[in-house]
Amino acid sequence: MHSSDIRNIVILTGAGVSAESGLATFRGPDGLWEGHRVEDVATPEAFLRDPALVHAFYDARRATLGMVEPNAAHRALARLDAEWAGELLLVTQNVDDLHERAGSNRLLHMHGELAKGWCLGCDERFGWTGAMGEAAECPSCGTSGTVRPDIVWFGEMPYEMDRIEEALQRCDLFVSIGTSGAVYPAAGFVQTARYCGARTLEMNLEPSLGSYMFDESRTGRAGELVPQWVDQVLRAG
Ligand code: BJW
Repeated sequence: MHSSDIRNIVILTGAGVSAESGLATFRGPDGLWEGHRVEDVATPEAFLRDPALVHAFYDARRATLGMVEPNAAHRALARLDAEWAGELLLVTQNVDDLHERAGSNRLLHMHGELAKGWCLGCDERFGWTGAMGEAAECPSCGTSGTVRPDIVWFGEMPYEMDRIEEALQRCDLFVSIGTSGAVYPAAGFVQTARYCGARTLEMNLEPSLGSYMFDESRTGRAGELVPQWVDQVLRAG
């Protein structure tokens, strides 16, 4: 397929797209948080067992949001969103807010957002800044101790799967950026897109677990590769 034949694009991003902003990835050398693997703190079971520990993990990460800025990869994707006339959906696994701060609009957070809370008492979701902790009071129903981070943990259903599936089935180009391909269902998106006839491109610091499934793999830093790719797509489009 020539670049000029592309109309509908789906982009999947992972922790690698935010690495150059200073946010740790999950499975890299700096991927442990105070000795805990993400699999040990990002589960409903961990939250039931030790809510203070899980709140501390997310409170610490929420606090870093104010200290980091979008990088060249986030900005290039926002430019593509603004200038691309066809359909475009940016699906991020990241719970940071760097894509929206860079200006992306056609964006969804499939694993939730650090800047949101969810009350298990009244089932409302709401914006949240600062620490949450165990005693947090729900702004909707006023109950204390029922608020959790609005994050999709292992074993929970990611958000907006129907919308993502539909976009994957309609896309001509699927692009995966800065994700290890270790976590499903996101790691399987490339197969859905391929099956439905899309061209597939991966950009990552190193080959990912799923590299062999992509038509093309570009290795390097997202902050360099993504702006180059966006220039290429907009020139051809
Ligand atoms: C750079 C770079 C630079 C660095 N430039 N690149 C057995 C088999 C298959 C599946 C399962 C299984 N057992 C259980 C499952 C399902 C499970 C799963 O996948 N588990 C795996 C561990 C096997 N998945 C789930 O439970 C999901 N739910 C689910 O499946 O529901 C049922 C369902 C059924 C049918 C349809 C749909 C659903 C939920 C998954 C929730 C994931 N949650 C987390 C934590 C919460 C968010 C948070 O705290 O932030 O989400 S886990 C963590 O991993 C986080 C991330 O979003 C996710 C992916 O990580 P990511 O982004 O790929 O980061 P890394 O660190 O792994 O990789 C970074 C990459 O960047 C690396 O490759 C670097 O090289 C690269 N990089 N610097 C470019 N500068």
